[in-house]
Amino acid sequence: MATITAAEVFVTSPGRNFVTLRITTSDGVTGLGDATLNGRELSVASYLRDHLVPLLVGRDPARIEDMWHYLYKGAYWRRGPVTMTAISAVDTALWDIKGKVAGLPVYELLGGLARDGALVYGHASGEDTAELLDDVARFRDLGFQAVRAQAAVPGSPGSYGVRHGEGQGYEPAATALPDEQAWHTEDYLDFAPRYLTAVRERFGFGFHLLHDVHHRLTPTEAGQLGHRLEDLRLFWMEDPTPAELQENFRQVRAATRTPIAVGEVFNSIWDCQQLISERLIDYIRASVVHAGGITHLRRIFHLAELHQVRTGSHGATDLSPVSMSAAVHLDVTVPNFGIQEYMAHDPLTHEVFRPGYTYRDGALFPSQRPGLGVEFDEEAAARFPYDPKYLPVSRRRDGSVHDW
Ligand code: GCO
Ligand code: MG
Repeated sequence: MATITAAEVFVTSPGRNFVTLRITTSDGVTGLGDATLNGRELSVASYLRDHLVPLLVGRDPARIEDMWHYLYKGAYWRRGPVTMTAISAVDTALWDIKGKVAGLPVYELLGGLARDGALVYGHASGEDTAELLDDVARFRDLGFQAVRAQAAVPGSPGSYGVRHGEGQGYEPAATALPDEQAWHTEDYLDFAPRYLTAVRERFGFGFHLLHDVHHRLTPTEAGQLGHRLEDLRLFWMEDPTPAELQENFRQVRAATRTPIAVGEVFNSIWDCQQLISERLIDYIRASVVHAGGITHLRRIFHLAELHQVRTGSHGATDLSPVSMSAAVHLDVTVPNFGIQEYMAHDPLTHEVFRPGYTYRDGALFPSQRPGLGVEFDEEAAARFPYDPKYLPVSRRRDGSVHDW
């Protein structure tokens, strides 16, 4: 039996911070896992280095399911983004190892291809409607069949989802301490339907249009917005309201026919079992890196399949090419796949990580190499030391903190 002989944690910042776990076995096989938790990176690095690495060494890397329960139940303290991101990294690395040992890409271990590639959506944005329309055109030219549209709300500098500067990706964690940004719900509710309407008027209905509310509305407001957007036939309205209270989605659901997606901040099946089993959502957006790895996310997806809820996993740039590679392997195997978010990393990131997927005609295709097919360049990583960065905080006109 092979055993785990080493587990190393790398924190690197090629354009943005990433935490990576590399597990090595006594047979010399290595596996990679992503452990990035945007703005809280070092807590997961410590959880891994100080608490999980000592438990991994000497164990059998082939027993993935057993390892998951050993780390989850063995902690006694259940769930939470730090614990679950650390478990995700171990789980993902073990699937990578299992694939390499078997000589098979991970999607073959998961049951094989249920589709050739995973439909993706890109992020179009603009400081105003005209800029947004140009950006949507750019994505359509790149072959994207699904585009998310966000524009800056007038009077709210730093609006969520808006890229600043030509050629740069959108990166909200951009400052050494949290940037405080203004949020006015009324302005947003007035403006968003107008720019989304402009997108449909200009480009028609021959592609999927998505929009991210980023948890900023009450259930009443979210229901009103969804209702107003119905004629635009959105693919989904994302994170319409914070989801700590799953039953709040009953009100949103009852108020609108616009499809609803949620889940990027979820870290276990217990965050969404009611949303799924009552069919209060259409798409579950939990991710490999924050929701317990391939093993646990697959469990969530299977529950969703029973209830005709589709998948739509998170894929912002704070998910490293390691977890994005794992996501694509899973996406192509699940029957109830919906769509995969794909923001695309900047070239600096690709100096450190060579991803195990390729983009073509609006879809991502998994690597056919054994395991995840992703490569990590340790020397390149060392050139980009950790760079402390925080996500912004939203404040309302009266100075109180709002959901960012
Ligand atoms: C998305 C997300 C991201 C998050 C980011 C936070 O839908 O892609 O909302 O943009 O804000 O992942 O770290
Ligand atoms: Mg989102």
